Amino acid sequence: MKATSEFQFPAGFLWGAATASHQVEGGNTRNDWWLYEEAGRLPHRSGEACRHYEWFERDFDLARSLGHNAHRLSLEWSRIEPRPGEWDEAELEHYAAVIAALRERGMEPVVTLHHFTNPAWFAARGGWERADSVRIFARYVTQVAARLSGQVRFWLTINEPSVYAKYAYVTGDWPPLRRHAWLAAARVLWHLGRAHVAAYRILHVHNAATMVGLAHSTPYVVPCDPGSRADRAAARRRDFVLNVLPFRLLALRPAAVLDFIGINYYARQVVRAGRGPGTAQLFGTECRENHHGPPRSFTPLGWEVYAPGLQAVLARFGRFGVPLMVTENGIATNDEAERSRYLESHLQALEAAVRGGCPVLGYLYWTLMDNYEWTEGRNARFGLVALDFATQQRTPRPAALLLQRVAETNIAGPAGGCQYPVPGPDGFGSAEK
Ligand code: IFM
Repeated sequence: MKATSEFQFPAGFLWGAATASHQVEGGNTRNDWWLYEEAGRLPHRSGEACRHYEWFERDFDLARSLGHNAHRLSLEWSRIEPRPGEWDEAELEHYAAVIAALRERGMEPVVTLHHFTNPAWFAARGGWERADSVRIFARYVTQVAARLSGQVRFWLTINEPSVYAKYAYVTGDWPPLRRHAWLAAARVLWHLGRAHVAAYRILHVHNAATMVGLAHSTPYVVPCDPGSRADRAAARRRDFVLNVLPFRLLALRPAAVLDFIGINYYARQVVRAGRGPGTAQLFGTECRENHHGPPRSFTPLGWEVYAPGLQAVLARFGRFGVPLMVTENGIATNDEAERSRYLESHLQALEAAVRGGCPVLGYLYWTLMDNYEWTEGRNARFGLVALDFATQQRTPRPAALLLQRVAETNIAGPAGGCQYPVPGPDGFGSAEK
């Protein structure tokens, strides 16, 4: 293992962890997931999750003590707008307090506006399938921006649009549990793209110095046999839908509506041309065999651990010409040596990308503590910190200490500094209204 002091990252690099409201807060009774959970239409309930809604200050103390100087969280839209056009001031106040708590601890907030969950009323009227979803989301963003834009420099509008469209409208695993609804998935993706653009504009009207991006799931997709035309074609189509399409839907020049891109990287997908019905025909199937060079390793969720893929996707998305931020990267495992190896190898890949000139602003591990992992419930343990759900006891894992050592050695940063523009404190805080 490389000595942690040997890692070198630019001054001002952001280090921390990412979370999402429904996965950590607990008691999000007004969103679509909760309704489906309570109706027994999803395999697990979120319940009180990590009780982070009440315990955010303690959790931020812990994150700070682990060397974090940044933290990603999401706002729960269903709390802020429990009924159409009705704004819950106390909830806006809550999130203002959450953000202030981060700032008091010297941690940069990275705030997501939409992370998979929708207010129940919004879902009931057709959710993101409807064209007016964009206007309704913009109305929410306007309220949020009016209250919080002075305190937040980094916004992520939508988390993983392609993942949301896939699981909610194609595989049918997530609310509204629609299967093979391809047209609906395309409409949803389109509206999420429009919603991003609308939010981008609103946030900039409120604060010209803000940095607005979206968090994009970026699997590293390669053909199983590069010599096979069929494998290459399947991999290309899969890559297009997962990695390219969400950007094409944003604007003719995506960089015009993105100040940075959030990279959520977990795994490689080795694609072999599909036989059989449905999506496999178009997008192939994943090859899990060991005939691609070094032995492969898969996590208990079946995701391939492949650190060079992080460097590859950073190089690829770096070509958009805007800064990048690793807004998610992590592993669900019960093997702590494996978690540490995963983190270390991905930090090496990240460092190589940065050294190669890739404009990366920071690294946010997924996730701070074990939480409600959607249809996997409490079984998939991604946390830097172990959570005992019965007692709510938090215990940092070895990987948390590894990240802490790298972060603390690099927060001051070696000489060299960032080569890309980041708004300094000056343009920030004095919101233009
Ligand atoms: O937990 C999720 C998160 O909500 C979005 N990105 C992937 C994570 C791990 O599955």
